[in-house]
Amino acid sequence: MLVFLLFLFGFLKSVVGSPVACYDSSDVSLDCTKEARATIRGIPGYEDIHGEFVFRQQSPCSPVIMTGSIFNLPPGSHGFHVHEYGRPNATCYSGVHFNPFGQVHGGLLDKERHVGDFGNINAFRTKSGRTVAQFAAVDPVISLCGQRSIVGRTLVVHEKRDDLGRGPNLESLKTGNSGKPIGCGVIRRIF
Ligand SMILES: *[C@@H]1O[C@H](CO)[C@@H](O)[C@H](O)[C@H]1NC(C)=O
Ligand SMILES: [Cu+2]
Ligand SMILES: [Zn+2]
Repeated sequence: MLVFLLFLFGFLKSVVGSPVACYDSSDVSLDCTKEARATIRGIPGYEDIHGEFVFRQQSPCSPVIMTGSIFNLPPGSHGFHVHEYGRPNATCYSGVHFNPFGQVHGGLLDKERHVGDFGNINAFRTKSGRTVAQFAAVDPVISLCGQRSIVGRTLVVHEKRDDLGRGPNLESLKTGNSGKPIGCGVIRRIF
């Protein structure tokens, strides 16, 4: 059994690079949950913004399946991340991007990224004049428990497009130049 698990972890590590789900025991802890949710609200001046996200993980070693949508963002791309703290203030400040491995900023699919980096969420205007942004991802980097856990942290949507660490300045490697938060919600476990 142990040999099999070691084999599996080695396989996962080779497939998705590092950091990866469950390559050491610190990834499995007593706080594991299979489902978490976040309700997004806009900051003052952006009160129309609202959204809901669901995060599901079958086991501590599985990727997290996330789906959700945000309404009434300004049309276009908006940086979208998990920030480190779970008590955002009125302007959605909640620390920096969640980065337990001291990596540089990147996009959701980059090998080098903050654990909290989801790239951009893209908002489109519908015929009714509303703006809708939908997001779905299967992410092997975040987790709902252990050292990569996003539970009890804040999901933040920003004013501007995230350049995914490809920008011309140092700020690109920290925040992707995505500007201030305009909405956020705390990621909470379900039961
Ligand atoms: C939230 O915290 C940040 C960082 O400390 C600060 O710059 C900002 O003014 C705060 N916003 C409010 C509404 O307190
Ligand atoms: Cu952010
Ligand atoms: Zn980042």
